[in-house]
Amino acid sequence: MQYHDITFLTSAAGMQQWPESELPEVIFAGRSNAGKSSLINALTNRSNAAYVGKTPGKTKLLNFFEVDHKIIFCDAPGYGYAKGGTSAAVSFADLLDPYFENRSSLRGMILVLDIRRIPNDDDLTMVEYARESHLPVIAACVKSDKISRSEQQRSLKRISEALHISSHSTVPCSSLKKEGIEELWSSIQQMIQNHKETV
Ligand SMILES: Nc1nc2c(ncn2[C@@H]2O[C@H](COP(=O)(O)OP(=O)(O)OP(=O)(O)O)[C@@H](O)[C@H]2O)c(=O)[nH]1
Ligand SMILES: [Mg+2]
Repeated sequence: MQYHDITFLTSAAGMQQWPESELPEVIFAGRSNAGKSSLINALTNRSNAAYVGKTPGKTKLLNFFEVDHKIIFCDAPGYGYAKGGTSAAVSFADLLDPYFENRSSLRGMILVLDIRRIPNDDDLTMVEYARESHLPVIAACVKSDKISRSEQQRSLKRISEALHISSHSTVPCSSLKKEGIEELWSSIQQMIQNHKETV
């Protein structure tokens, strides 16, 4: 198991609070409860690093983590239920529109999906955000431990078709069983490398 260093940087509602950093950044987006925070923990071999974002009031914010002094992970709030709830201090669009427009260090999106579920309109909206910003998307299809290998293959096909992304951009993984995590790391590193080569 590879050691990874992860440090929580900050929670941000707006641009003024984004961490100042030149490091390449990736955003983890996905439905509420899809498994974003668990995946960040699995990628860094921590049991609870990303749950700092669970503290009251912070679940509607962008939570930034620096990993290995090389890359920044941005954990986005889950979408789905309680959308636009009256208690939300900032709406999803208020949070994400400026982020996708202005976060110049952003290199790509890890869209976290439950491998058993068909992507919905909100998932497609996230892919649209990435497309408009010319960012690559990796679909991290988590909870693979819940279904058999053959079902996984069928699900990955359905997911890539629904999102109109290449099947090469889908990675089956399990944060629980730590499966597919190294493959996902390779995809993330590839995403950052490809950007370097094209600029
Ligand atoms: N079996 C299984 N359960 C998982 C996996 N990943 C996450 N879970 C479970 O799914 C639930 C939600 O996980 P979180 O990581 O909190 O999800 P999240 O996307 O960060 O949720 P929000 O921040 O509330 O949007 C938890 O009960 C996890 O234990 C996985 O790969 N396999
Ligand atoms: Mg979370």
